[in-house]
Amino acid sequence: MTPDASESTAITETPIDAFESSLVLVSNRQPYSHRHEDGEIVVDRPVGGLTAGLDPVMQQIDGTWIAWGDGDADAEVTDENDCVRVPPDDPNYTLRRVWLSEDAVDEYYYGYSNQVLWPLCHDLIGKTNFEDRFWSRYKTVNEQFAEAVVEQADEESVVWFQDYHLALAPSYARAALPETTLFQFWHIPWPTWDTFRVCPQRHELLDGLLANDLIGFHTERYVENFLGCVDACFEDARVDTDSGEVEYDGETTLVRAFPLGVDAERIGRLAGERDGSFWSEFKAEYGIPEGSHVAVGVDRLDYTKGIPERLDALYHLFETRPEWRERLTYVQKATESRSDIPEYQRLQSQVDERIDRLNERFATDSWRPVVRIDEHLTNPELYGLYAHSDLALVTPVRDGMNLVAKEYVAAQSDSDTEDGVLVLSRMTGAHGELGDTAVTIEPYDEAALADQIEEALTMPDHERERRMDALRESVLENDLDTWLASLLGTVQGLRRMNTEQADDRNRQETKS
Ligand code: GDG
Repeated sequence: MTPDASESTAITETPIDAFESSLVLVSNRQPYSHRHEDGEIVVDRPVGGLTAGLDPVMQQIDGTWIAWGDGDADAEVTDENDCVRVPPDDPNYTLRRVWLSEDAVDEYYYGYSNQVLWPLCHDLIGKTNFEDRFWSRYKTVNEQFAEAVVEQADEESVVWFQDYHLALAPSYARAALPETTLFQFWHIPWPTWDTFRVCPQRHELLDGLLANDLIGFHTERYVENFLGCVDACFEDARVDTDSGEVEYDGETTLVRAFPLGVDAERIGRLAGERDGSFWSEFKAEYGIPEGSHVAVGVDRLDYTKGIPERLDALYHLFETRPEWRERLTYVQKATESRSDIPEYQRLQSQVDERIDRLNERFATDSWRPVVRIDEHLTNPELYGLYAHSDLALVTPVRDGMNLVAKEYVAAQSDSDTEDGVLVLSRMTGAHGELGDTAVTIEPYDEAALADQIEEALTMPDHERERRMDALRESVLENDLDTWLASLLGTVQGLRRMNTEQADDRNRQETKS
């Protein structure tokens, strides 16, 4: 597929209901899983983030979603083609499950995806673990996904791969689907060539991704990094950094930034429904004293999120400015993640130790500096927590986008609660859009971070409102729908162009 440069550079916006093609979405995680409970089969539904955001899109388009069937009852409800119609109570699209053995999950998911690609793309080379068996398995699992794609898609389909678990599947699928439009969204950063070139499989990974017609990243910086890697890795690739186009192996791939947004209107509405009585009950449940300021952090327990660094800054603040003791409570909503990997176990111990140290050193009879919440909060509870917290601490050492920052802003829209302050690391993708009006921090500078937390806590009302108004405008304007419309609009433009070119070729062949 070779789109014309001048046409392909235009990003168009297509409302989801005007999307014309049949969509095949491919991701590691599935939108619904079936499991046994008390002798019955129950369904777990998407609770947040992208899976929940894409589910309504699939319902509207009636496409096919291909994903790993990880539920213990998944196989019992699928048909002979491994498919089940979802949502279970009002079925209107197809979920095709891919079966992975325990070893496959261990080596492809916990191995290559999360011990090679995850740290590599977050510029943390010291945390990579390049085991041969991880790579072999990554290849075979990507082949498995590609086989499912080939069974579900045809020339008319548009196939959308999600994320770093599936870097090779596009090239495997391309061999059988030469005319099908393939595209991929990469949810994590893309590193510079200096980092990426340490990867022994750099050629294969780039070759796999360049089988797509379009690759999307969160920011222009990741686009530039990716194009730089292609340019350095392949002598025979032609890279046009102005148009974002790569010509490689006779095909053209467009590389673009599409910053992901959140469903801001819905978050604001749900947050607004959580009034003062919710907040009083919440504080009573978690032992947060009335009158204390509240700072919130919501993270998967991941070493990219800067949690130990944040806790060290809070220790520094309470140590050097004792007047904040009993007047500030930090709520850490922590979600356990990837606990089978040693680096994650180490991180969990570091976080545990720091929280214990803070609470042992500073707690009084009526107050603890850190309240840790391990259990899952429902969306309304989470958005209520955002709405009532005085500040959000988003301090990753590196993060592709960070949706928590945008959700926090979206939840500030209720007029009953005062606007909060967003404290945001320069190292997040979200900083590109929100950095001008958030309080920008450097995650590794403990003393400065403590100062900035204090600055956020003492910010005058008019300044807090001014900043939050600007942040809200940006988050509402660049929401989940905007992201989908510009991504799918661009894909639709490419698809039309590819179809026209194929028709031209056919006409010429018929003439000759
Ligand atoms: C990757 C990239 C990129 C967390 N606890 C609860 C809960 N959450 C939800 C948050 C938010 C999501 O989890 C976390 O999203 P992030 O964007 O912060 O981070 P990653 O999981 O690392 O995601 C990241 C993202 O992909 C999308 O492209 O932004 O850079 O690393 O939505 O709200 N939700 C509920 N209860 C909880 O207890 N309901």
